[in-house]
Amino acid sequence: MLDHDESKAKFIRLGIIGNCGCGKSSLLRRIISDDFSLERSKTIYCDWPRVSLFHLNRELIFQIRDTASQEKFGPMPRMFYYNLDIVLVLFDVCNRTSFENIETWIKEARRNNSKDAIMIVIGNKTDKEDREVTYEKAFLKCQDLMCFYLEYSAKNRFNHSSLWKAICEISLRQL
Ligand SMILES: Nc1nc2c(ncn2[C@@H]2O[C@H](COP(=O)(O)OP(=O)(O)OP(=O)(O)O)[C@@H](O)[C@H]2O)c(=O)[nH]1
Ligand SMILES: [Mg+2]
Repeated sequence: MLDHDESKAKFIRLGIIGNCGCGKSSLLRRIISDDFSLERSKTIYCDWPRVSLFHLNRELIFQIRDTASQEKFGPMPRMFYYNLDIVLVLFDVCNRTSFENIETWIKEARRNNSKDAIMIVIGNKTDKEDREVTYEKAFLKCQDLMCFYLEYSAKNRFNHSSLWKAICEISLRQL
């Protein structure tokens, strides 16, 4: 049996927020089972699975919080934001409104969290042709908002390993 002492592990609370349909659950599905589906299944409850991995010989245990977006199901419960260490703020690069709303999401996350979480803005669905938000526009906006920016595709895995590497590095060195 492997020598596995969870007490030495680092526990990280990671939240995924963003407009309805921007791909939060698809990102979660990529993380959990490295899988993707074009079929839409709206999140109607809070889904908080745990993922454990080793990075540079240290065990990291992530609690990943995904929930239904507030525009469909009313305000997000405050407990969703409670003690989050890292927040992934998603938008859909083919949907300008989802991009315009990132500032509101970031403010809400900052207001409701007792901690100063690290914010990573993610422009999802870069595999699609009908882009409405350019890389430059998103990058500059994120500089103003003091957040990291990364382009992503849950469908074709674009930047999936870069995202995970960044999350692990931040978890080990900055939290
Ligand atoms: N082409 C493409 N489609 C995507 C991508 N990510 C998600 N989708 C699709 O977008 C739709 C919505 O994705 P979800 O992951 O359910 O979005 P969500 O943010 O969890 O939505 P809610 O739970 O309703 O808030 C689904 O049909 C997905 O298959 C992507 O990277 N590329
Ligand atoms: Mg969802």
